[in-house]
Amino acid sequence: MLKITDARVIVTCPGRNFVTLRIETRGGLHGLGDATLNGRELAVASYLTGHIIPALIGRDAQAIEDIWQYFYRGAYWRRGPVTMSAIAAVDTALWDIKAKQAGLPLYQILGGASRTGVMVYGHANGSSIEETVAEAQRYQTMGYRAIRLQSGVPGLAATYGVSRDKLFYEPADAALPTETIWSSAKYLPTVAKLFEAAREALGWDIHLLHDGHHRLTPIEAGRLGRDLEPYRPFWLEDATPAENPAAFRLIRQHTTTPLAVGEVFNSIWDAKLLIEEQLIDYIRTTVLHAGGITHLRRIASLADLYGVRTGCHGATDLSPVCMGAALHFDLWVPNFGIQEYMRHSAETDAVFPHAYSFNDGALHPGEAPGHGVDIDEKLAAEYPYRPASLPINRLEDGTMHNW
Ligand code: EZ4
Ligand code: CO
Repeated sequence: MLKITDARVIVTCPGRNFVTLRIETRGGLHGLGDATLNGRELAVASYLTGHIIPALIGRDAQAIEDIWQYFYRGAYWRRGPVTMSAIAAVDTALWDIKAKQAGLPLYQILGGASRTGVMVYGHANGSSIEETVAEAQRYQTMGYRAIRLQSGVPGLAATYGVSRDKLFYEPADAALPTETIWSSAKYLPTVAKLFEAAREALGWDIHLLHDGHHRLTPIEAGRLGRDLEPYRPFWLEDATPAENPAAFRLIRQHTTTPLAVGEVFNSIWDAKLLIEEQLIDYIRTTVLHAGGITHLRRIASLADLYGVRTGCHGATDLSPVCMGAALHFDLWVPNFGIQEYMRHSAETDAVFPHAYSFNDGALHPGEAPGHGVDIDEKLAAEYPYRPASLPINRLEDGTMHNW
């Protein structure tokens, strides 16, 4: 028995908001879990302080599975991003503690390394095709073996994935949602042109990815997938809204472009039909939003049966704590595909000292005991919470659309 003596929530904003759960145990070992839900940070913080922490204190930190079941099965109101992010934070912190207790990096506890490093993809974006391709060339020079391409759309003032600040794309840019205008008709013809230009400039020895960010109808997504086939994309991500898995049957009928979805999923039930019918190629659920290592492992095991590989979400709104845990998971998981990696700002990296490092297009979680990510609480306290929301999208006639 390793008794949990205390747990608390740390909210900090070193450029953007992060919520971190810190669990203390008798004897002094502590563990950290990321609980950040972009634009809804305080909802998870409140779920943790109001409902989870009081029931957590006094339990055995070693009983990870039982504690997971206690907070999932034991709650009448199950699933949802707020609940599952809170459970994930507990689970991640407990795996951190277990690995520290063993004196081993977390990947060793999960089953050891299945590969030498974790292939990551970076984000190249620009307001035009030329700018995006130039940015992608910069990533290629930095050693990236996989790059996501997003470019501005002629006739649209702003679009998903294209930042004002090249290094650190942060869509949650204002206290209340920024309103943007969307047109699938304007967007659709631009993507194949972007990929054509990118293949010409970057060659074929590099993986290219694209994120549709849940905006298309199934038949539009099928057409986009088909248009991209000559350029052999690694994947087309989030082509249609993720609530309706059956939509992917229609997309699948029309294209061999590999499909990825799941960054907004929070449980295995969201992914079950997609995996069992082999409607996707990559499942993008994360440690953080899908119930921690314990639940992500279950999703990955189901996916493995059907030839679906992992491609964990790794945007900057997931803290270095989530990234660290994800990298241990990625190094172990047999059906690994790729890991998203948007670099955090220098301020964020300073608040969260970490053992992971980038080399030759891959991240390695490092050999520190646990997940290898800590928090400098004194520094964190210098960055108080600032309200920030994700944008919303309207069609040109004012109709609300998916952002
Ligand atoms: O918009 O993480 O693939 N990455 C993404 C992200 C998401 C944000 C939402 O919080 O789609 O940029
Ligand atoms: Co995405």
